[in-house]
Amino acid sequence: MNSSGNGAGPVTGVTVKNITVRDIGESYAKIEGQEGALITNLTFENVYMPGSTTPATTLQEMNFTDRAYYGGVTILPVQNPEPAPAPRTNLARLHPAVISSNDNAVDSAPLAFDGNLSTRAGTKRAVDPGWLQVDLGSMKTINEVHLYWDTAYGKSYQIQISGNGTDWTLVYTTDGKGGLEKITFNPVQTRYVRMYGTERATQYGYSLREFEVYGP
Ligand SMILES: [Ca+2]
Repeated sequence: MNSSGNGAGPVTGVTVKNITVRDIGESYAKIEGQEGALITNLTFENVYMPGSTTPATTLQEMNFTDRAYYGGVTILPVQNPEPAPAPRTNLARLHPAVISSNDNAVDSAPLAFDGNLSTRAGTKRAVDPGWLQVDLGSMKTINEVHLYWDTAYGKSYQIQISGNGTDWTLVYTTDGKGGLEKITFNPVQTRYVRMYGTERATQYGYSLREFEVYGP
């Protein structure tokens, strides 16, 4: 209500969030309800005053010099919010790949490195072991591999690395569950990365929709 007795009743549940005050202006701000018409449950979150690099923590700091008939003020400074992590680069994407065998005459190896989940590489059915390797082009530090399995996944397989494409070192061995498997290990230097399947989950081969490689 205003001083003439007109207007709506209590004001409640107001949130002011994520604003930067550019100019103090000519008049100070006020929070002023009236007797019987309080302003309540006010929330100020992440309000930056002119020239400040941190959010305001008090009403005084926000230049609310005139305050009357109010209650329930919450001030939530969200200081230094976490920056979004930079997107990581799939070091294997569009790189040369070799597969141990194919289930038909077409070389399917590149299809696990084309960035497209609707295409897949697959080894010859009913054959163990089956493997798929990629050449990163030069020595890179890696610590994570993402395998997007097709229905024909590896029940047991290894992740192997090699600097020359001939001599392989085991960095991870696991019982596969299919679907998307995110495999992490201590950072290693390598040029070639291989999924080496030792036991198939189905009567088919080892089939990957995408095979991604990441560094730390
Ligand atoms: Ca693909």
